[in-house]
Amino acid sequence: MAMERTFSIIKPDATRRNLTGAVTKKLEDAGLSVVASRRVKLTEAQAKKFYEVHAERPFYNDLVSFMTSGPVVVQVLEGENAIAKNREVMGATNPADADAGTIRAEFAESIDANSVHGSDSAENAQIEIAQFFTEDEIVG
Ligand code: IDP
Ligand code: MG
Repeated sequence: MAMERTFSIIKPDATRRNLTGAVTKKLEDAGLSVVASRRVKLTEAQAKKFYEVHAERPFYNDLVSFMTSGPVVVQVLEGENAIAKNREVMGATNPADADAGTIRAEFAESIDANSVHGSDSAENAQIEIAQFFTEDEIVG
């Protein structure tokens, strides 16, 4: 297994309910280290760019509205096998399908307000990290 970095977002439904610490604890308990973190309110342009791959999906506009509806916390996570490990601790996209103990099973409100984003591949992790952080802002 390799040391990896992945990109995480604590979404507006979680920041609104003051769950930044609770979500971060789940990530840290899974063996992931937060090596960069910033609280921001995404602009519409930023959210649209970030979710560009979903531009043709029926939920795209709602997703962009949701992601700009309140503050988010963007993070870089580092650890062994970090990309898959983060996806595992996040749980399934729809919280109804998420395994017990995962972030989405415990905290998500719905399939759209599902508390966290996590990169789904090494290539996307690199692209997503670069959208929000410069190399000197990441301190491992
Ligand atoms: P992921 O976040 O588990 O990787 P994706 O399929 O990449 O899931 O979808 C990105 C985000 O779009 C989801 O986290 C969720 O917020 C939203 N989303 C996905 N599918 C639906 C849907 O069917 N209805 C509404 N929102 C959805
Ligand atoms: Mg995804």
